Amino acid sequence: MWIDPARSYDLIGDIHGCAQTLERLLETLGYKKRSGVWQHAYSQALFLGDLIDRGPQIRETLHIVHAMVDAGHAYCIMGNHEYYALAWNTPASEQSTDEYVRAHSKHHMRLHRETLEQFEEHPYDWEDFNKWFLTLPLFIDAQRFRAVHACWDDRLINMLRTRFADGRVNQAFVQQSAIKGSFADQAFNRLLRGVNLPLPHGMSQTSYDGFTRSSFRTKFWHDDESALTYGDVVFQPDALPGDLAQEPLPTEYLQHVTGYDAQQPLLFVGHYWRQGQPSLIRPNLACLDYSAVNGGKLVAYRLDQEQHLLPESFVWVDAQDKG
Ligand SMILES: [Mn+2]
Repeated sequence: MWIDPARSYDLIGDIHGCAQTLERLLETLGYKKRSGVWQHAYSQALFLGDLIDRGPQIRETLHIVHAMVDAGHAYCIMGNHEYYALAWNTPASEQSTDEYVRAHSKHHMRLHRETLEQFEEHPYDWEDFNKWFLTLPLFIDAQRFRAVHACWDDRLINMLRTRFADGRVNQAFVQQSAIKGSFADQAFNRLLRGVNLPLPHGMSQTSYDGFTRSSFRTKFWHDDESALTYGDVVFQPDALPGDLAQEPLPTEYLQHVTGYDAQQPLLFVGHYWRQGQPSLIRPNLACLDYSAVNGGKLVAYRLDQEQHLLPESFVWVDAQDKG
């Protein structure tokens, strides 16, 4: 994969099967559909992962993005949902008690329901897309800017690079991720799911999507690690239960915080279900997931040669997908 730092890129957040919204966003960005492939005269698109699950047109979304990547008009990195699909379809190693890397449990089934249903009549198509998912890199480092689905972790990415220079892993690595705490498990989890910390006192919370969780999503880019409260680090649409936001964060949690300081290259992530008007997190950090599949916005950042991100470079459309 060869990212040309001199080009312009349109980075695009989590689509989750909102194909109609994706086409409207591409149109808004000046892309035209030629010979069945959306393309732009001088820009390339860069998708931040999570193309699948939840939405009404998952198969259509995959065809749109795959055709763009195939024809050299786009890049795409892996989201946690593409990883889940791979893990769902990858047989576990012989030592494992599970049949697949991702157990076919009710909970997992529910998360994949729309994808499995929409591909029910298209099993070969689904097989092909799963082969393609395995070729998606876990990160892109274009020097001037970087992209990862949820969290840039220097230590893990540098380790990953020694084995997979361009961030594309292989089936054996997906298989290894079934072993809790293995390097593969850590890499997929941290890069594609971010830093999730346990709720204290055995608490759990039910999110807007109906799933009950015993952990919460946090920021990975703290400047100041002193005297952090739960409220300082939380980064998810749901408020923390009770008065937890005011409670000090246990010091052992800080070892999970990776940091991403203001001097590091421009970084784009998706994943976090942001809401409201798209805005920068920092001059070198933007999250482009604005909950399109939940009636929010599908958001792009139009990157030219700027050294610091510009609030006026966000481009978005309101999501209005129908099945
Ligand atoms: Mn995600």
